[in-house]
Amino acid sequence: MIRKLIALLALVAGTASAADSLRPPLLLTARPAVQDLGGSWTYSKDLYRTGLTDINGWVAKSRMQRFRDVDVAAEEAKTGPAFFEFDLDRGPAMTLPGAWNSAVAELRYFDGLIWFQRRFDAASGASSSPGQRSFLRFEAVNYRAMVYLNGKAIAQHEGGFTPFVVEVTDTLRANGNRLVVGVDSRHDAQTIPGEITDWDLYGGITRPVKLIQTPATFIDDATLRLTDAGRFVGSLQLNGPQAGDQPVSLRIAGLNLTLTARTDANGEAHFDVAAPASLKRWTPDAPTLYDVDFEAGGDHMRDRIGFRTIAVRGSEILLNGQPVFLKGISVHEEEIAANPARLIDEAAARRLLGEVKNGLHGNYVRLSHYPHAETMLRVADEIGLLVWSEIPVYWTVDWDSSATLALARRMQAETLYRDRNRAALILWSIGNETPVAENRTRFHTALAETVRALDPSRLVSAALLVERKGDTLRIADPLLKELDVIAVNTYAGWYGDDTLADVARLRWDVPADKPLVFSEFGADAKAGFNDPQLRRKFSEDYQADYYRATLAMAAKVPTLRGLSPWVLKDFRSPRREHPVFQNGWNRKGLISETGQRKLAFDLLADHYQALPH
Ligand code: GCB
Repeated sequence: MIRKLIALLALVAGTASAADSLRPPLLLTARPAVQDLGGSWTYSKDLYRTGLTDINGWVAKSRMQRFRDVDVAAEEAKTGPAFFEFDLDRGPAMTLPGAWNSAVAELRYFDGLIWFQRRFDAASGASSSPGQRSFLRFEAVNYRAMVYLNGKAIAQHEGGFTPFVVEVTDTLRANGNRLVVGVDSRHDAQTIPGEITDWDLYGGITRPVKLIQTPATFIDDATLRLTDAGRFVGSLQLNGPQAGDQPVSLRIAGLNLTLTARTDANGEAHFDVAAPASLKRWTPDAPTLYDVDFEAGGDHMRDRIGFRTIAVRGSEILLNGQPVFLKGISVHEEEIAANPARLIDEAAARRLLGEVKNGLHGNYVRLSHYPHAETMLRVADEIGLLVWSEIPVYWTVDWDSSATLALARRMQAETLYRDRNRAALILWSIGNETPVAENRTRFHTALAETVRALDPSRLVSAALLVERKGDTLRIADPLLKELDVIAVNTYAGWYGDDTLADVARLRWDVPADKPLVFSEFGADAKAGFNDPQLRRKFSEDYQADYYRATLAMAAKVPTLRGLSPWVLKDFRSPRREHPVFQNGWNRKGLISETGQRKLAFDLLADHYQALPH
């Protein structure tokens, strides 16, 4: 008993301190860039990693160190013993952001280290105005980034889907900056995700790189949300020499509201007031957003924020106190295109999410299996789609490694701090189809505790595996008690021996007092393969029949509160190599990679339209 108590106290204390230390040191989430460093970058492949280490583990030869601030052509014009085995100034070029696998044919299946370089003059005033500070913000580099500015190592980051920021005030030059990023796409047993997934490699600098400038003392981040008790609660973090004991104001012009506060010695200020009666709550049908202006220490920051509450009561999910059914679909971060590069700009996000909102009449999207581009969340906020967000603790990671757990926690925190002002975001998922075992459950439990400590205002879920006993499906998973919403992936009628007639007989033995969502179900279909008589697998007809059967089965589950079938669009996956139907694509999309709708698309759209709002 006492041992248990001590263990519990240690866990709670560990979680609280972990939560405090998990705030990324710099956020700058809502700051506009003074300079977008997208565009043409040169690159150099480094299959044997000679830019990092030499043979026998010796220090890399200087003639191989791609990150050096050296004008190779000028050096080569001199006589002497020195020579080089790289020159990023004269290397081949690639337009970034975007995955290298789609940019250059010879890099289609490259998985390893590539060095990228961007030369640039800093935007006017960048390094010249005294008191100005400069930062580089990388929205995502898959999977590891080693960043050098003008020959100096300035940052390292692990994790392919979350942002990181580095201050470059003292390293940035007015002209002729040399920014070099070593990008290593290799995954292993300790990475998240691990080595095998069901999506493409997509290595590279896949999201924007931005130069941001601020005054010496600046607002790093600010947040505001609506509580269940109808209050506006938030905070602001001022950073810099004058961060302590400063007046702070928050203004929402659309509500005629101004709040004031003062920063403490650490530069942090808090808000907590009754929300005005005139507040229009954010819903998918009326996604009202307000401009929120924060001012402190002579700096200003604006974010566009919606206000709503989310909770569970018994088996109901309550949005603003009203039961809601999640009419959704799962989406990978891959644009609609014949040769996608995981390049989600605002237009690509609108096209994907427009299919969900207007095409399928959905109110919800599962952004699987990793944090998506920031613009996806902002578009969801604007057009009115509830969002499930997850970190890529997918299938199996190293459950026994404390470093892997620390990495998962950091990924969760980086996502959470990035997106916490998005009203659309209601659910944090801490994993997908991880096989039940004691060490795995311990890992997930720790993650669930971290999420709750960092963000008690949203719901926690995970996509679980199901167990089959005859015609009954059960979730025998001790993780259930950690979750607000139970989510399951179910593929009866596609994988396994069930016919579609068998699917109709399936019954669910699930807790009566928790909401259940089908986080996945789906079947492959090659767009244009119609087979109206035989209705074989891989035909559009089979996929449509599969949806009919699964939706009929789902309608009989009393606690079912949402659907996110697998998946909106056919997506690239090296696991899928049937030469007629797949060719490297997972074909469970309701639209093809170029946007052609399959029969099941209309079927699901009709189903959602017929459901009550
Ligand atoms: C799953 C996975 C998803 C796969 C899908 C499939 O259960 O969660 O990542 O792509 O099945 O198509 O098999």
